[in-house]
Amino acid sequence: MNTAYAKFAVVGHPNKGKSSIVSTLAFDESVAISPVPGTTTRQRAYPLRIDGETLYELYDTPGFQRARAVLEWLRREPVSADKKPERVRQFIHAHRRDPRFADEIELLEPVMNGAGVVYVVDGSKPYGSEYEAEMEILRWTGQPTMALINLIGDEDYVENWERALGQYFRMVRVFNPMKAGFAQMTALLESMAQLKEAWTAPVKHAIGIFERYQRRKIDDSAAQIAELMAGALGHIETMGIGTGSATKTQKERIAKRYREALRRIEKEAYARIAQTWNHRRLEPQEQSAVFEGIDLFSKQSESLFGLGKKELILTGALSGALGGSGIDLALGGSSLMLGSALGAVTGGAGAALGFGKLARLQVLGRTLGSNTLQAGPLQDRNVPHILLRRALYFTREVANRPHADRRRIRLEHELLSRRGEIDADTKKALEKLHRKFASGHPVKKEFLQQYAEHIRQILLEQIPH
Ligand SMILES: Nc1nc2c(ncn2[C@@H]2O[C@H](COP(=O)(O)OP(=O)(O)OP(=O)(O)O)[C@@H](O)[C@H]2O)c(=O)[nH]1
Ligand SMILES: [Mg+2]
Repeated sequence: MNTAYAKFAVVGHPNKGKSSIVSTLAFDESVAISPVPGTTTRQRAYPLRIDGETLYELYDTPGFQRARAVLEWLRREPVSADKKPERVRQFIHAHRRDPRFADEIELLEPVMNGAGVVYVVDGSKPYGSEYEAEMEILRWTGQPTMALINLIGDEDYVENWERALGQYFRMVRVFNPMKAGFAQMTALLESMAQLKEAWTAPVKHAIGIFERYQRRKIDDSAAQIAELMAGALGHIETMGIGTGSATKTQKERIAKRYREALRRIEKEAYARIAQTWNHRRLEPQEQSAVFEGIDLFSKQSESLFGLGKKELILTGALSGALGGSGIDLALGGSSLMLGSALGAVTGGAGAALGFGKLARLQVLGRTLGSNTLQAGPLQDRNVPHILLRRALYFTREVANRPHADRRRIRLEHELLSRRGEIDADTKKALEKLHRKFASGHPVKKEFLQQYAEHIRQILLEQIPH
């Protein structure tokens, strides 16, 4: 093999998380993972490519099915240690068309073609001697090998496993593909770099690129959030209304369209952020797919993401909103402004120029014999915070999610409470920019950049890099 990058074949017993490990380490959500043993039936290489450069390649392979029979065959003739890899090649050659050993051939081939061995076990299941044939075969390949202990269930037999694995493998590490974050991944790569001297430099190089890539994804997400905010806050919806003034029905219709537009802007931004983190599968297909039914304009979203009363006063977001919502505040409900503002919008109760408190609503002068009803830009000062906090939450979840984890992103109170709070100065600076985004004038690039820079600082605190 004269390729500069390292190759690793992930092997082991069926259903131990081999494919999960490949998925996480290759940032690839297309790797088939399932609770059914025997899901992977063919070897397949998953390269990690960044900017067109292949950093390393991982082979997903089927699990061992007949390790004892293979070992028996290998041992059938006396073989000196230096001839053992050759004996494994003979085995492959002799059984290439033998369906009984289809899985073994698939998993041994990449190893004999020069891939390092990553042997995966489940540390939540007790160690048993039935694994010894597998480990022995891997020793026969003569390739550099390491073992990963994955903890699939709750029980912990890691110590027993370490004792056994240590006798067969140069390196033994615990690695959980469902929970691994950036730090665990780089630590594992550091270990993998030690497996073979020729791989040390390429894998270390890969780690460097990996770290820069992480930073760039954070930068890109910050810019995407800034664009989401400017787009949503400045959004204007228009509707022709004939020659008269706007009717209640027309106001209701535009209010609905306005809210739908904001939801769409949010959804599209999430799709871009998900893509930035190679999580295309998490792109929201429908609104409910993102936050499991927690709509942007729901009270639940407001109480989870909106500013508390104290914060609203601190950031000045209350000014201008108190008028119509004094009662809500007085009652101390968490519904705060949004509920009443939306009530005004959906009920179409706002005066022609008032549009409740959510967004500006006005009838523009006659063009071509028709008046135009215009909704937007946003007026409510809490909605931007709700939008922003939802976006930060979504970004952090996507960024910290290993690719083996295929669950949808859920809102969990527990996770939310761990969110980093935005400090008061930043909040104030963001508020100021929110006003510029919602001014009705085109947004200057420098304001977008300022906003993105604030977001970048927040993300840097919340996403390991
Ligand atoms: N909770 C938890 N589940 C895991 C973990 N790793 C794997 N799983 C689950 O275990 C099952 C098997 O995972 P796979 O990655 O498909 O295992 P495999 O070794 O590739 O399986 P085969 O291809 O069938 O040999 C899947 O349902 C995974 O979601 C883990 O670290 N934690
Ligand atoms: Mg598999």
